[in-house]
Amino acid sequence: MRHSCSLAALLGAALLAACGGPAGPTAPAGNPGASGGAGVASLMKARGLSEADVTAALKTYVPSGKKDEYYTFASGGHGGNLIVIGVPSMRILKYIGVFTPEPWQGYGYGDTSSQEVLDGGKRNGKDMTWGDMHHPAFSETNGSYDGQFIFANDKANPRVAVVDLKDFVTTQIVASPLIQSEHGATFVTPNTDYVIETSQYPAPLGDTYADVTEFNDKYRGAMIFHKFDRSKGRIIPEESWAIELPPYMQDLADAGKLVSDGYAFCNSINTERAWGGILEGNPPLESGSTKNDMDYMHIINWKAAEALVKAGKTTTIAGMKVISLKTAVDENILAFTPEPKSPHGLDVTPDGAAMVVGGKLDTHATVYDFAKIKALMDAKTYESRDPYGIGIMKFEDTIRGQVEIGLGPLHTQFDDKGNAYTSIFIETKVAKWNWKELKMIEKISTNYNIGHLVAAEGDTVDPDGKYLIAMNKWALDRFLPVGPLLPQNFQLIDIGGEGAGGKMQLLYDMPLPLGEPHNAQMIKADKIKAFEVYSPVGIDPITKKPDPFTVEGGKERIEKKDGVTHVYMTAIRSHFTPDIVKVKQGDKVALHLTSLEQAHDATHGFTIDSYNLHASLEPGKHVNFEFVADKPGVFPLYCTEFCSALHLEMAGYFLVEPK
Ligand code: CUK
Ligand code: CUA
Repeated sequence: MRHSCSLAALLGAALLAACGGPAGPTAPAGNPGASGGAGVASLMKARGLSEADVTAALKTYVPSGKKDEYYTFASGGHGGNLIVIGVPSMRILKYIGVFTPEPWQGYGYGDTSSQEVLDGGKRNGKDMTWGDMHHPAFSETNGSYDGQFIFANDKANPRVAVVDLKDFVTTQIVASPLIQSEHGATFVTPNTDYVIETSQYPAPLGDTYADVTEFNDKYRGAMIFHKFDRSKGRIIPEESWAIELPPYMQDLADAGKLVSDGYAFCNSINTERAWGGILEGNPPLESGSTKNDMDYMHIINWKAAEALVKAGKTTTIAGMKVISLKTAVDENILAFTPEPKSPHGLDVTPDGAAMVVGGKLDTHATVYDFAKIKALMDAKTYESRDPYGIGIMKFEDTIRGQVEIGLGPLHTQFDDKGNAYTSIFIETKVAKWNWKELKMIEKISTNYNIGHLVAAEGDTVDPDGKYLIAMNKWALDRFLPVGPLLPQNFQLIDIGGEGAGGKMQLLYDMPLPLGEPHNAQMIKADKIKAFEVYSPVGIDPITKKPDPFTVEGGKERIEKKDGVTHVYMTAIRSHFTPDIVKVKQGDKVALHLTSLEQAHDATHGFTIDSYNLHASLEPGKHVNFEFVADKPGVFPLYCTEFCSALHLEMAGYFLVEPK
């Protein structure tokens, strides 16, 4: 108990200091330090806590009424949503419906605006009601997070989404039929001119058919550059374009910055071009794709590619301008350098001068030198060419060096002191190493099987250090048992150097129970300037403008026009006006609903029972429902948020008279 006593003494001293010390003129009677300390010591004893536990608790505890220093936006994995978490408390602040309907927010439950956003994510005309979200990415200005937007990707049903951080609402989903799966997404260029989305599993471009035996000739990858217009807050599909890539499995990507601005990088696997076929007598993909010692980092000069697009040197496939592989080779905008066994993760250093690549079956982080790569590419100094004519540089000529950091390095983040933090999957650790001196520093264990990791602003030109979250695929013995499907485990780690001996310290375990959340981004809280209410009343959250059907207080009415019953309705504590709506079976109904509230957090909800309609009505928000009153009967309508003392009375009837 010596440790806990010394900590108790320390806490006591802190309490004393806070009170002005025992000798101070305002020192209360008795010794507050001693009593505070003794209380902590007995609490520690009763709960079996070590000194490290208590320091961890003190570092993460955010008292009621105080706010976190950072936001983390984590991918919701198979949930297709984003999870907003406060750091260091690890309190969940919000789920944002992105690729999938979200009932609480009424996202995709009948209102026409959110349905239009979700409809943008249809594939082949089909609703995609799940997602495989991997990599959220904040918008950037000059390579720093600007707190305006966050983008996210769906690997399974290739799509990218735009979420506006003024109100944490998804405003656009874009699904390009050019590719049939993706992974290297979303990554933004340093001023968010483009949102990058790269295919993973090769397929014929543009949603066409070719037998898998024609893999080498007909199957292709692509890197899409979705043009983002910041003032509109939208991706502009007509100004987006792509580069055709060979049928390797393109993997994680990153955009260059500062000295490497204008370039994009992407690692790849399966340059063997295996396509499985176990019943056909082929080796399974996992062994067919890992025969070679090296795969290829793709280096793309996107500024030169953009000039080619502007010069019209593209073909159009599935509505997208595409630079063909041949043009990419002829114009020298695409080159390769080898990457060690089963590469994964590609992260550009904060100065933009180097790229770090892990290797799932390797023990090194490989640090590539951008200046060397650029010089070789400019001079077309290639050691060989791949079967598609793409120049391959000599590995040794492109690297700064390799650092032995452990078995199975994946992803890398950076701090403000020249350190890199790499997730080591097989060893299930985080390795801290210096990326300038190529020196290993220390490792910390994670529980268990770490995938991505995120540090505060850790992939920008000016990382903050301080905190890191390890995103672990397994949880095993960490939490109460919940059957065979366990949550995944986010572990908060102090990388601020204030732990014992400046070492990393594990602070907190947070279960993530709704999908495999791959990656996350962590941003300084004060960079996000979110609305408190929608103002003036009648705002459509998707356009952020007053809805044309906004209903003014006092002008509520029911009107029949062109065969549609328009209901102009308002909500304010604690009634809907009108509260009785009568229609005939088969009538088309357009219900326009404005919240007249302007008080912070005065949220209502709206439903018509058994019609599967739901909206969340934040203060000032407007929604439109369009539906057919196909089922006759008497349907209560009511407010679904406990908004006031008379919330239960905030109700009415939707009467559908039978034919
Ligand atoms: S991948 Cu998940 S652990 Cu999709 Cu970013 Cu590496
Ligand atoms: Cu409005 Cu409950």
